[in-house]
Amino acid sequence: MTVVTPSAGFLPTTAPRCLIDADGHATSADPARLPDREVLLELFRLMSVGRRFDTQATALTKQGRLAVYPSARGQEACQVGVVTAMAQRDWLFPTYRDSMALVSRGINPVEVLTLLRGDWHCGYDPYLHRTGPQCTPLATNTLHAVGLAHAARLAGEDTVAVVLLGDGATSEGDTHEALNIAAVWQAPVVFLVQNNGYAISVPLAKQTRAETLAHKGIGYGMPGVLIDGNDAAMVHVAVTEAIERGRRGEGPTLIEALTYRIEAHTNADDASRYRDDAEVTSWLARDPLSRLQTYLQDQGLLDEAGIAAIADEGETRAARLRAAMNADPVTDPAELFANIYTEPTAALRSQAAELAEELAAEAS
Ligand SMILES: Cc1ncc(C[n+]2csc(CCOP(=O)(O)OP(=O)(O)O)c2C)c(N)n1
Repeated sequence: MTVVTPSAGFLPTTAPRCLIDADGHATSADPARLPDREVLLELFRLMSVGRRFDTQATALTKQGRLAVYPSARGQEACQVGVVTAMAQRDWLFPTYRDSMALVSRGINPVEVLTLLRGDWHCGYDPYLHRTGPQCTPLATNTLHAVGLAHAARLAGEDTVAVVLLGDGATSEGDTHEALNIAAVWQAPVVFLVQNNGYAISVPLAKQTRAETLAHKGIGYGMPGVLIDGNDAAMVHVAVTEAIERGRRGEGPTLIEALTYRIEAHTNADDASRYRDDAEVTSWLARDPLSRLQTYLQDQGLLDEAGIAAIADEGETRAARLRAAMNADPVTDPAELFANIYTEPTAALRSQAAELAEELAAEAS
C-alpha cells in the first residue's frame, strides 16, 4: 500500500496569517511582504467609504426605503481586500452580505441595493461588471464560480473566479461539490470564506468539528489558508497569492478569513438572543479600520486632513444614495416576465398578454 503524504503547503498555518495586528503594528511572523503604500491607503479609503455606505443602508431599512439589509460592519477588511486583489477581467461571485464589496468594485450603490429593495433580482449588469448576482440561496454561487472559471480556461481566457461565502455555507452540499470539482478540474477559483462566527444564530461550533475550515482544503486537494480576516493587508495579499496561483494553472485555493459580524444578521434579526455584549466588545477591539488607520498614521502616510477628506467622500456618497433611494422606483409590471428564459414559454407569453390586457382595461 502506498502511503500518501500531504502535499506541501496545503495545510493552513497554526496561527492565522497576519501582516498588521489588532494594535496597528506590522508583524514579522508572515513571510509575505506588506502591500505598497498606495494599496494600503486605497484599502483604508474603501473601508471608510464602505462603512459609511453600510451605515446608510441600515438606516434606509429603518426608513422603509430598503426591505432588508444584511450588514457587513466588522467585515470591511474582507469586503475590500478581495476586490483590490482582483483584476477587472476576473469574476466575483458575491452573496447577500457583500454589498460593500460590490460598491468597492465600482458598481453604482443604487444598482447594488435594487435586489434588497425588493425590485429587480439584480440591479446591475453582471457581464459589464464581471460580478454575478448576489446569491441568497447559500453556496449556489460556489458552483457558478467553478463553472465560469472552468469555461473561461477552456476558452483560453486568463480569468480567475473569486467566490465569497460564509461559514454556514461551507456545510452546504453545493460547497462540497464546488470544492471537489474545482480541484479535479484545477479550475482557477478562489474560495474566500468569511468566517464571521455565526450562520444567523448558529455558532461555528455547531457547524463543524474540523479544526478550522481552512483544513478542509487538503481533503479536496487544494491549499487551505487561514488568515486574520480583519487585517485588510493580509486579505489583499492572501487573495492576490491565490489569484496568481489560479492564473498559473495551479488550481483553486480555499481561504478562511476570521472575522466578526458586528451587527445582527439582518435588520430582521435580534442578535442579543444568541450572543452576549462582551463577545461583540472583544471584536470591536479588533476593528479593521482603526488598526490600518493607526498603522498608516504611525508611518506618516495619513494625517488628520487625509482622514477628514475620506470621511467627506463617504458623506457625499451617502447623501447621494439617500436622495436616490428616497425617490420611488418606477416599475413596469411587464418586466415581471423579462429575463427568465431566452425564449419565453407559451405559458409565460399568455400570462404576459393577460396582464397587459388587464392593465389596459384598468387604464381606459
Ligand atoms: C440553501 C439555503 N438554506 C438556508 C437559507 C437560509 N439562510 C439565510 S442566511 C443563512 C445563514 C448563512 O450563514 P453564513 O453562510 O455563515 O453567512 P453569513 O450570513 O454569516 O454571512 C441561512 C441559513 C438560505 N438562504 N439558503
